[in-house]
Amino acid sequence: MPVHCQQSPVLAGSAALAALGALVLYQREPSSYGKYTGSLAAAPHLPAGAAWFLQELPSFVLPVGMLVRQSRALSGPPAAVLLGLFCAHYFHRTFVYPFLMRGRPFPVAVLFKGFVFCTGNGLLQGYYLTYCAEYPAEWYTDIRFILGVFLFILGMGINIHSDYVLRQLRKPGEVIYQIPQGGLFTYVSGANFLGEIIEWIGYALATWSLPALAFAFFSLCFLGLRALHHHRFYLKIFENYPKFRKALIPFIF
Ligand code: NDX
Repeated sequence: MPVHCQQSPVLAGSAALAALGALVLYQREPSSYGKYTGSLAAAPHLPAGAAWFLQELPSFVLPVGMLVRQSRALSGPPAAVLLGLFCAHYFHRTFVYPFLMRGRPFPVAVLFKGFVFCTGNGLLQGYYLTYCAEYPAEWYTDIRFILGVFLFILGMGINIHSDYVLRQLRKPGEVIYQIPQGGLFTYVSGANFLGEIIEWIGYALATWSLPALAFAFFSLCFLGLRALHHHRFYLKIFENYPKFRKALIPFIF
């Protein structure tokens, strides 16, 4: 372990992230945005694009800041490449996705919690790869790196394509819901979530790290539950919803 690495915050942050994932499953309630504004319906809202931009910004800015300012502390090119993948995902999520999306106004209270979450996760993943990770020079040819990066890119592709399919269901200004069709939506209601989960599982494999594993676990809990809620929502409001379609995992669940 490099001398400049403090292990306690890494362990505490990873444990907190995993515990949040478990808490999400324990509560079983959908987070109050999009289809489920519920109790926050009368609370202050922001336009969805502005809210997603602000919420996700720390997940990009903090790791990039560490990457740029502490590049000498990085334990070699593999750590920089891996942190670069994380930043690439959040570049898209912060600077592209919010400017294209056609979502309903987003509750400020959820935005605040999401911002805190993204700050903590951005710091955790960035700190670990900047100060703690150690990879041998041959990490690029290790099966964990190769398979992990493959899954990361595959998942990101599925996620971006599925978010595109959802966007096409609305004209600008509309907030109606329709049945998503095409791509992995043919098989599951949460195709965008399945892509994102595959992405973070790949990232955990490629980085072989506790913080990334904790984030993959959190994403599986949060997005898996959200996929289940979306599936039930569709079954409830669309009589003609495809019976063959599952919630998250094709043919299984
Ligand atoms: N943001 C990750 N809980 C979350 C914000 C809220 O990036 O403390 C998790 C993220 C945060 C959450 C975040 C963490 C947990 C928090 C929670 C708030 C409280 C909670 C902090 C940080 C908390 C406890 C206490 C338990 C720990 O109108 P609309 O918005 O529904 O429109 C939608 C549209 N759409 C449709 N349009 C027409 N017809 C249809 N049938 C449609 N279905 C959907 O598509 C949207 O405009 C758009 C996408 O909607 P949806 O619902 O499919 O996806 P969404 O949940 O909005 O996620 C968008 C993307 C997606 O690619 C997803 O994979 C990714 O972001 N994401 C989202 C959430 C978390 C995350 C990734 C991750 O964990 N990796």
